Amino acid sequence: MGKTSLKRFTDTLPPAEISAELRPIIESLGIAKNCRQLAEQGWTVLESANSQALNTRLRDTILALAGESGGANMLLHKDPVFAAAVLLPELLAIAEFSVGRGFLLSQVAASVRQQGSPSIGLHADHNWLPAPFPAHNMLLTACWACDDYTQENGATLIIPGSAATRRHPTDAECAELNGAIPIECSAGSIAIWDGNVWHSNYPRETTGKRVVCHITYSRLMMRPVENYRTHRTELIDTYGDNMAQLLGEADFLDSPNGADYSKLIQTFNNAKR
Ligand SMILES: O=C(O)CCC(=O)C(=O)O
Repeated sequence: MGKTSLKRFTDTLPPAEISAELRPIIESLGIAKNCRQLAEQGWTVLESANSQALNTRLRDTILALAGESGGANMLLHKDPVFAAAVLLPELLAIAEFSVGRGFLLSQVAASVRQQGSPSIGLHADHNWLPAPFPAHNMLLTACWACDDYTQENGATLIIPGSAATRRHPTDAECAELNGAIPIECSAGSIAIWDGNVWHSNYPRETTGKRVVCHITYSRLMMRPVENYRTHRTELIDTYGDNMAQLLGEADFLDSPNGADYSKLIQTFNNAKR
C-alpha cells in the first residue's frame, strides 16, 4: 500500500444527511427538496429535469433498440444518449445523497409498454437484500419517463408510507395494493425511489407507447473488493458449483450478455435467506 495524504474518516454520515461537500451542489441544482422527500418518503420526481431534445433522443433510441420487444438492457455502450442520461448532474447528485459517495452504476435498461401491457407486480427494489432493510439506502432507481406518466398511461404506482416498513410486501399486500397512488409527471421527468418503497405500475389503458429508461445506482459496498473476472472460467471449471456461487455465477446480475432473468427469482429468494 502506498502512502496517502487522505484523512481516514471514522464517523458515518447519517442516512438523511447531506455531506458538506455535496450540499452546495445540491443547492445549486435546486434539488434539496427532492432529497428531503426521498429521505422522508422514499420517492421523489425531478420534474422535466432535462431538455426536450434529449428526451426525444432517448425515446427514439430506446424504440430503435427494443424493436418489437418490451424493452432492452445493457444499454450503456449501445448509444451515447445513455451516458448522457446516467451522467445527468441532478441524478449524480441525488444518487450520491442516497447511496453514498463512490456509488456504482448498477443497470441501464428500458421498457416499452403498450395498451394492455400487464403490470410488473408490487415489489421493493431491495430485492437483493433480506428484511429488515438497513438504515442506509442500498439501491436508487431512476425511471426516466420519456412519455407523460398518468394512471391510464400505465404510470409507476407507489404505496405511500411503505418505505418505513423496511421490508418486502407480503403476498396479500401485493394483491391488495392498498393506498396505491400513481406517480404523475410530464414527459422528460425522472421518477426516483429508494430500495424500500413498494411500487409497481398500472396496466396501460391508452394507445401508443410508454417508454422508460430505468437507471439503477447502488452503494459501493454492493461490489466485491476483488474482481476475478479474467480467472472466472478457469476457477469454475476447476472447482465447480460452490466456486461458481462465490464468484457470482449463480445470480442474475452482471452477466456479460445482460441480466440473466432465468436466475432472477432464485437470486431474490437467496437474498432473503
Ligand atoms: O416500469 C415501472 O413503472 C416500474 C419499474 C420498476 O418497478 C423498477 O424499475 O423497479
